[in-house]
Amino acid sequence: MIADASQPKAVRMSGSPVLDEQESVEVFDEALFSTLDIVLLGALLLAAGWWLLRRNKQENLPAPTKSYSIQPTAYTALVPSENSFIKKLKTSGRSLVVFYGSQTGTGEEFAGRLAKEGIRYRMKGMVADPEECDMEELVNMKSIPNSLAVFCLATYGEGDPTDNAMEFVDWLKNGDADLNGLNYAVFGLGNKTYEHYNEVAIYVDHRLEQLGATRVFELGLGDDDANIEDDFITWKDKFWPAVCDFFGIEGAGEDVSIRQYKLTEHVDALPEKVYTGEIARLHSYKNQRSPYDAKNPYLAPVKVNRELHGPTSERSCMHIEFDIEGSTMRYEAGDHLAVYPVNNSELVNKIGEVCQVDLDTVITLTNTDEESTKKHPFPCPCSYRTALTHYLDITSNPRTHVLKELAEYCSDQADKDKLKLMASTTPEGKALYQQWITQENRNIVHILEDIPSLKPPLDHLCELLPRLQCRYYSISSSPKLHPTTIHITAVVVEYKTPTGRINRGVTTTWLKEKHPSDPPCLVPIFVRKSQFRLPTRPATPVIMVGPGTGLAPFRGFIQERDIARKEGKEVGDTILYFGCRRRHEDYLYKEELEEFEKNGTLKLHTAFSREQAQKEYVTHLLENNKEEIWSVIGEKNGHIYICGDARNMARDVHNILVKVVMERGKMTEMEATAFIKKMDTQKRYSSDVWS
Ligand SMILES: Cc1cc2nc3c(=O)[nH]c(=O)nc-3n(C[C@H](O)[C@H](O)[C@H](O)COP(=O)(O)OP(=O)(O)OC[C@H]3O[C@@H](n4cnc5c(N)ncnc54)[C@H](O)[C@@H]3O)c2cc1C
Ligand SMILES: NC(=O)c1ccc[n+]([C@@H]2O[C@H](COP(=O)([O-])OP(=O)(O)OC[C@H]3O[C@@H](n4cnc5c(N)ncnc54)[C@H](OP(=O)(O)O)[C@@H]3O)[C@@H](O)[C@H]2O)c1
Ligand SMILES: Cc1cc2nc3c(=O)[nH]c(=O)nc-3n(C[C@H](O)[C@H](O)[C@H](O)COP(=O)(O)O)c2cc1C
Ligand SMILES: *[C@@H]1O[C@H](CO)[C@@H](O)[C@H](O)[C@H]1NC(C)=O
Ligand SMILES: *[C@@H]1O[C@H](CO)[C@@H](O)[C@H](O)[C@H]1NC(C)=O
Ligand SMILES: CC(=O)N[C@H]1CO[C@H](CO)[C@@H](O)[C@@H]1O
Repeated sequence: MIADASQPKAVRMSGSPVLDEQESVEVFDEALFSTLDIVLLGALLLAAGWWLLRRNKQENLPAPTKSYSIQPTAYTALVPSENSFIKKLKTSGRSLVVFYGSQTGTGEEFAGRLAKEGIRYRMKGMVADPEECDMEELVNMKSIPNSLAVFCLATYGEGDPTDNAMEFVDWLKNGDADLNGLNYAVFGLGNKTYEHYNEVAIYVDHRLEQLGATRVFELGLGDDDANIEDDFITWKDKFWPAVCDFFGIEGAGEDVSIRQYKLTEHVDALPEKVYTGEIARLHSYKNQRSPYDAKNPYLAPVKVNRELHGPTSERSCMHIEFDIEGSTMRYEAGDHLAVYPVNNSELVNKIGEVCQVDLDTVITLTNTDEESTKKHPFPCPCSYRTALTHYLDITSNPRTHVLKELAEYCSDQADKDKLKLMASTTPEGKALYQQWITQENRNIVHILEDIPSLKPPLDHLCELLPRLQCRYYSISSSPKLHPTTIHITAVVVEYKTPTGRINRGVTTTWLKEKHPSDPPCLVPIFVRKSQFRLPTRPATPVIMVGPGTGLAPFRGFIQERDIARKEGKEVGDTILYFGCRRRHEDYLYKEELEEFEKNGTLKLHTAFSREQAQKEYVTHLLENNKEEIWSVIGEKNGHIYICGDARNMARDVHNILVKVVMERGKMTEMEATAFIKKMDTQKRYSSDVWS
């Protein structure tokens, strides 16, 4: 592969967590850093005397010709001709391309599975990232006979595409390409609890048809709030027969599982060539260099880690301050902080035990498909321990295709049948998966524990598990008050599963142990820009609704409004609705908020849900304050912000607003809904919600 570091690329949306394009950032400028490397090499070799002894032996790493240098965000990884997916399809004799718009990997995984299955129907497939492809070539897809383009697209935010599909969707929206002769199908990934359910997929499916393309199979919609895996396989099971019908393909081939990656074990790997948890660039944690982003996180020292809950609370909520002094990192109130977590070592060791493998074995997994843009599933070479600790998700519920491939490694026939059944699309299979995996909440470690006859080779397991994702936190400080620190407010996830096990949140459990120390605890972070912003004019009044940790971004907002007041600016009303269980347990930043209320920066409304027999929520307070709400949003052109629980609260607030606008604004329900919709497009009604 050729790299052209001199070629500037449109800067990637900040923080797009495309974590797998190892290829584009593999082993980073060796030459440039030779001096530093020698120093580091010395230090490393001293630290690893064991390796030193073995150094003379034969080197077993991939040839260095494979490595090249490019900068993650500022430069393109590919020269233009390599963006030609049509060329790739043609030279490798393929007719199926599956594009994905994915932020956290689900869409990408689905795309991979579709492309792989194509072979059964004599349609050799390829997965492609629209960001890396010249999507205008879709007009030439018809030059490949019997070709098909499939799109697996997730929706985010306010009905937005993922970062990697942004440009493609813009192109569809603004262009008028003639897509006659293009055969396509779309599968959407979304979550019904969001207002803009699957909007991107719905739009693309419709727009492609409008531009003249031929829909081979109906749009599929996956709902992550129910069972997206189920939605996908159900759709897929009807999709393939429709494709065969359309192209006149007869009968399906064998359902063979083909390994995607080939294993190489390195007996004498040079430690300085082995990844130890870096996201993309080798040694990026040793020689840190800005700009920092999803592929190049900053190792921030933990400056403060304080408990926000009172002693009687059975939960824990952390106030953490990260030191960013000297990092050149910038943030704004309302942005998100991404944190790369590390898996629990007990779980990692457990997997090593079950698979009976020395976790310190250094390996490389190489894609057997040479045309694929993804050479390795995660940065390689690295040890199994590093892969399981830093790169792979070992705590979420595995999807059915993982179970299907693992079934082969059960020595007990009954166990094998059980896993196969769970992976099947029969009603019994689906019900068993729903119960045994989803409801009883089993992760891969639990499965290995509960099916003792299952002994998969660790390299195959590493191929099947999804990538460990970074977690986002709403930044709870303002850079105007705290220019050299970033604050987050995170509630520790810990709960009991129906099988009696205690599950602990990967990131929050890991962060809990990170305290100020010397040498400092370092956490890999980057800032992801958001659309969640205060009005530009401080005189504009704002209402903020943030129960629980939903308070986080508003702490930054309040700090900002307070500074504006101190600077003598005219500042409009700053109204906060906060709710928690009990005032002495989980009232976050109680003293701070009460001070701000006392000195006139803040109007505070609090609801304590569990202090009386009847639940009292922020939504109940809103219902009682219709006058104030209408005065802000109806009369003073103010803004309203909602943060926290996406499941119920955000929808409830929306419904209350509609009621307020109907009553006070004297509008019909339709007019009121349109009024809110308009506030939304004017960025006067914003939400920052998660689940
Ligand atoms: C834009 C955005 C902003 C966010 N801001 C914040 C913030 O400011 N503060 C904050 O604390 N979090 C915030 N989050 C959530 C945060 O990103 C993490 O999801 C959260 O901290 C859990 O991460 P973890 O790695 O500790 O847990 P994980 O290991 O990811 O485990 C969490 C998962 O465990 C499961 N789970 C959790 N509780 C239960 C239960 N009781 N029963 C069954 N299953 C359960 C759920 O599947 C859940 O997804 C935000 C998320 C987004 C997307
Ligand atoms: N995935 C999970 O299982 C899980 C677990 C924990 C938190 N979370 C999510 O994490 C986010 C923040 O959690 P948190 O721990 O900070 O919040 P929290 O402490 O659980 O909730 C804060 C307050 O909001 C109340 N509340 C519950 N439902 C509400 C509604 N529909 N409208 C208004 N208020 C409501 C709660 O009351 P009551 O609790 O008394 O009803 C509580 O008083 C939320 O998005 C939550 O969904 C998810
Ligand atoms: C912060 C956030 C915002 C989301 N916004 C939407 C949305 O507006 N509409 C929707 O249908 N789904 C929404 N979703 C759900 C995702 O699209 C869904 O979980 C999907 O499976 C993610 O696919 P991916 O893993 O490929 O990125 C959102 C999810 C998150 C975490
Ligand atoms: C979305 O899907 C996930 C399942 O991955 C679920 O836990 C969550 O509650 C759903 N809702 C939202 C708003 O994300
Ligand atoms: C209000 O109180 C807060 C919290 O103590 C303080 O930081 C801030 O400076 C005060 N603001 C004004 C305008 O007095
Ligand atoms: C939280 C946790 O267990 N972290 C461990 C993960 O694994 C690495 C490497 O084995 C350890 O150094 C961490 O302490």
